[in-house]
Amino acid sequence: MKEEKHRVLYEKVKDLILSREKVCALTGAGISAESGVPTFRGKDGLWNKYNPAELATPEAFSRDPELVWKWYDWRRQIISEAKPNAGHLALAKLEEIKGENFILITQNVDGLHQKAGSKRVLEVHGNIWKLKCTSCTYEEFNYDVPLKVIPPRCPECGNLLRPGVVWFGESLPFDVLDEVERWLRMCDLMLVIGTSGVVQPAASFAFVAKHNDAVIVEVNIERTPISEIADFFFLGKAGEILPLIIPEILK
Ligand code: BJW
Ligand code: ZN
Repeated sequence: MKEEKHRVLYEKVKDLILSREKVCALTGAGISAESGVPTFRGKDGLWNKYNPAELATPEAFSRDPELVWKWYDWRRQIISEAKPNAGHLALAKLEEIKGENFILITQNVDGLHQKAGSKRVLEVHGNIWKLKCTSCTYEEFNYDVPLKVIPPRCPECGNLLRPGVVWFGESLPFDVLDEVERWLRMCDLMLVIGTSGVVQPAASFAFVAKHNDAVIVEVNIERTPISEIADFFFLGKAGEILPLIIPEILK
């Protein structure tokens, strides 16, 4: 009886994804958990063992760049061994189905969506494989694991390179945020997957979309502040639920 009820809901959401024109997905660390990438909050989350103020702020980096870089180097190592899971693959398939009517907004810095084949990705918190100079405009993608030198230095000006991610207290990239805001205005359905919904401004994206009449579909192993406004809430792992709600039909 319970399974039958679930099956009906999966089919309903599949139909909505096909019939609603513009579809957005917002992902967080939970989608990569099944690939072995640690989340931030929760029982096994990074913030249980490490203090964000000592690692993920510009002040922490100014104080001790070597410590911060060692932590990022360790995480790059874990991510380099991770493979996209069924959740990432389902979203890559959704992009194939919806084409330009789909956008994937991710808070993740791991690049696993792109590895799964997604191309229409807006990375609101940057990318862990990008290195940026703290003084000049130099940036590079660097996939060395481990990094050859810690902390790495800019080949153009000799100053410190930093991870190309967004730390607490920093603004999100303006061009990316502009594009996100455009999608939040026009999106008809938003999938919210594996995010605790506590880090601003990403935590407000679903609220803005809902205000603009989008249907909100959430997938998480626990309820979040976003669950309060979700039209559909699927309790379970992204890698198990997403393949059940993403339609099979290709355009
Ligand atoms: C599964 C699953 C499975 C598990 N399947 N689900 C006071 C009030 C309000 C705001 C602020 C405030 N003080 C400061 C702020 C602003 C601050 C903020 O929001 N702080 C709050 C935490 C209090 N935000 C900022 O500073 C942002 N910038 C900004 O706002 O600029 C303007 C401004 C500046 C200063 C003051 C005020 C305004 C920048 C935020 C940058 C966040 N950076 C990080 C690190 C990125 C680099 C790195 O990777 O090291 O981004 S923090 C970390 O949190 C990371 C994530 O992208 C982000 C969100 O985490 P996410 O993805 O939600 O992961 P988790 O771990 O929290 O949750 C996992 C979820 O998955 C859970 O729900 C699980 O249940 C679920 N799950 N397994 C499905 N298999
Ligand atoms: Zn430089």
